[in-house]
Amino acid sequence: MPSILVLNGPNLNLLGLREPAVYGSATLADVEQLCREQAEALELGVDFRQSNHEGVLVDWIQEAGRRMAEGELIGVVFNPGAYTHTSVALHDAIKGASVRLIELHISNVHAREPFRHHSYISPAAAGIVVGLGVAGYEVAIQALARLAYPRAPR
Ligand code: CA2
Repeated sequence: MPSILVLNGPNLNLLGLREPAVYGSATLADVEQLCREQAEALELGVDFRQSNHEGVLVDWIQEAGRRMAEGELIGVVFNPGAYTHTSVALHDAIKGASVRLIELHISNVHAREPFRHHSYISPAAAGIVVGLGVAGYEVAIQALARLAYPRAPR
C-alpha cells in the first residue's frame, strides 16, 4: 500500500498540553489518530513522526526522497514548527530530495507576529495549509492524494 509521511518539528510534542488558545486542545497522539483515519479512508498507509532536532528532520526528508523514488511514498505533510522561519537546511533538503511536500501550520501564521510571516519552506513546497487547526492535517493528506492521483474536476 502506498504511504504518506507526516513530519512534525520542534515543540509539537507539547500540542494540547500548553497554549490551547493558539493551537487547540488536541494532543499530537490525537493528530496521529486523525491522520490514520484520513489515510485509511484514502487507502494509504501513514508514517507519523516528531522531532525537536533540525538534522533529524533533514535526514527524514532525505529518506522520504528515496522512498518516493522507489514508489513506496506519495509525499510528505510537514509542520516544521519554528524551523519554518529559520531553516535554510530544511529548504535545501526538500529541494534536494525532490519530494512532494505540503507545508502545514495549525495556526494562521500570517495573523501572528511578523517573524512568523516568512517561511523558508514555502518556496520548496507543493502546497501550503495554514490556520485550519488540526483539521488541516486531513486537508493536507487529501491534497497529497489529489496531487499524486489527479482526476477530472467534478
Ligand atoms: O501553527 C503552527 O503549526 C506552527 O508551525 C507551530 C509552531 C510555530 O513556531 C509556527 O510559527 C507555527 C510552534 C509549535 C509549538 O507548538 C506548541 C504547542 C503547544 C505549546 C507550545 C508549543
